Amino acid sequence: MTRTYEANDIQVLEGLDAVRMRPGMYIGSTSARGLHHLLWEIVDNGIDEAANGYASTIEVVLNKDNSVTVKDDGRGIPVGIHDTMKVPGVQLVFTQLHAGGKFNTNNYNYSGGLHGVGAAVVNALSRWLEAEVHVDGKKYMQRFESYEEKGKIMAGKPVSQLTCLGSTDLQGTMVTFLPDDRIFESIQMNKDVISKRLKELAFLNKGIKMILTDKRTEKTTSVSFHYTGGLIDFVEYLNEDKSAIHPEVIYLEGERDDIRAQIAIQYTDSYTESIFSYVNSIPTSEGGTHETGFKTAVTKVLNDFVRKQNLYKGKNGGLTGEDFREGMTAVIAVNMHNIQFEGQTKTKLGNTEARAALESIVSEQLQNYFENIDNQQTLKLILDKAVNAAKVREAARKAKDITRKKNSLEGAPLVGKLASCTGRDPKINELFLVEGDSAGGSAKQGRDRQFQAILPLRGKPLNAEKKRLDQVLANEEFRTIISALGTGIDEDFNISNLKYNKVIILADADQDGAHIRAILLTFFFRYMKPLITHGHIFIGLAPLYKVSKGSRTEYAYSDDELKAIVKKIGKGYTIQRYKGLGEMNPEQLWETTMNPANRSIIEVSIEDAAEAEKLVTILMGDKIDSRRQYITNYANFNKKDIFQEMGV
Ligand code: TTJ
Repeated sequence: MTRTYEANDIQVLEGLDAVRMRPGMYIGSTSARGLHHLLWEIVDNGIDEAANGYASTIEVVLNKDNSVTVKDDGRGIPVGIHDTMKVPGVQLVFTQLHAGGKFNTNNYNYSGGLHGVGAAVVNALSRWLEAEVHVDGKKYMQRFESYEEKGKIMAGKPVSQLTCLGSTDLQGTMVTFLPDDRIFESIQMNKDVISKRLKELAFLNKGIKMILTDKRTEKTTSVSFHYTGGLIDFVEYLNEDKSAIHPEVIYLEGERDDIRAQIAIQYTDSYTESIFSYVNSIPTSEGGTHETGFKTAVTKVLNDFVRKQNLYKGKNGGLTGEDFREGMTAVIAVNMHNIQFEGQTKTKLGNTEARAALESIVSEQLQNYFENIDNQQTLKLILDKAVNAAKVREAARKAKDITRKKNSLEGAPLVGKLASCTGRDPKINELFLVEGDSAGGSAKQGRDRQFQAILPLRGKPLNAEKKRLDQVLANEEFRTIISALGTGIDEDFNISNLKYNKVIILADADQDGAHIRAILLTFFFRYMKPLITHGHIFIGLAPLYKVSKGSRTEYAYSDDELKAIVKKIGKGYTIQRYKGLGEMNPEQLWETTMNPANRSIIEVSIEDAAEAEKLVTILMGDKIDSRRQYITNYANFNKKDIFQEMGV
């Protein structure tokens, strides 16, 4: 039976006022992340409508005044009068906290997490909000504003009743809101962040067209995302710069105990595993029960085939899960009720029932897939790759034993190049990984040796993404880093042995430097991930220019900063451009880049590191075209431009 959705279905739970008092409780924070959360709150409503088959297009418009419009072509928010509240559904949706059919699970399929706190929260944190609903040939509008009363700021109150503005041929909901600049650190939304998320939502919600229009710049720009293949398209996109070992993406889906799962898998010739998982369209970067269930099933199904075909005669039992995930790119999307998040960043699914559901769905579907006569070639390629991975793992184990013995027997033979610090407190000690011997030399002389250790890196460390563990361990640069940090790597990693609180990467601001940074980040991402999630990895920023006038010296870390400094100090200055860290003397390097009082360092987030991995794939991968493309797009071969522009 199809139930119709009416104004009465909207449950009224509590008033609005609390939201402005404690925005963090509703949207996490008032930083850029919280600001964007407002948008996702509204977009989620459109997605729900589309996921239920009533809308096909969702458009986000960034307006010149920093207001944002979200529009769908769904059924429209109810305009009827609510029985007990005696006001239209629209007004309830934007003024009553937790009002909205989402919490009445008869109409909406899924909701979860911070997502789904409701459109009223968005209204409460906006200067104003306008809702326009086109339904049954009529167009309705209602506007809400925040206002001051006796010096107190009141949250979005209706300034008009829901009004019919005439007839329309259209259908759907359009919401425009201006985030409140008294609440948020900034109210400028980031186009790249939005574009990336809309693209992800378009992959996760097959067939929904997502449009992003930016009217804030002189020229209006627009991008749209529309994937009829859903997760299959997603995996193809992720593997764009890699080489797949089988042509077709494996697609599985099923439902158990009210938990729906969709999975897409494709193996490439790389040695790493890239699994992206979601629950109700929310990324679960820390994985969780759904990923565990998936992995268990893959290991079990593939090991059965290995056993049946008698493919592996290794000594220490069968193949491990990791053997079967080498080179695997997979996306897992789960939809379920009452989701619970755990973990450091609350991005790990905790519901135990998801594990059983995924294990059951994936076991059954994957088994079917590989029993199909058409898929035997794919099965063979995957099993061969896994068997090979197991053999290499054995070799790596031996290599590791050797490394470990070396470390324990000879103390620190691998850290010969390391200039360690004299202080013994890991809570304050810092390790600088410095590109090149000459910058390394300056850093050693310029540092505060009490708490700063220097490790110069000669040449490029090898690409951690392309190499297997045994090859990474064979590389001297990486071995030195590993011994210096003291934590061990991979499954032996133990953060309590970390000898430095901050690990700061200092590389030149050129293409090579970017490459070294990306390689190091990929290495940490792959083999020492907790260093990143616990906030121990940093990028050090060195100045690009030195501006001198008489005895006065200032440093610029960007072209914009250079312009500002030059403007400030007036005529008669000289500019020195640093082509690399090596051009700075020890005092300058200390003053600008290492002294905690003056320096700028950026903490690396797990997203940065994941991005770095993609960059490494592009720069080092086999697909020459995309490498050329990247270098053409980003390499700045003509540094003269900035000087020309300034007339220097
Ligand atoms: C309302 O009752 C009729 C069936 O559809 C129900 C509904 O709520 N539809 C709906 C809400 N479509 N789109 C929305 C919506 C879209 C945006 C952009 C923002 C909000 C708050 C709701």
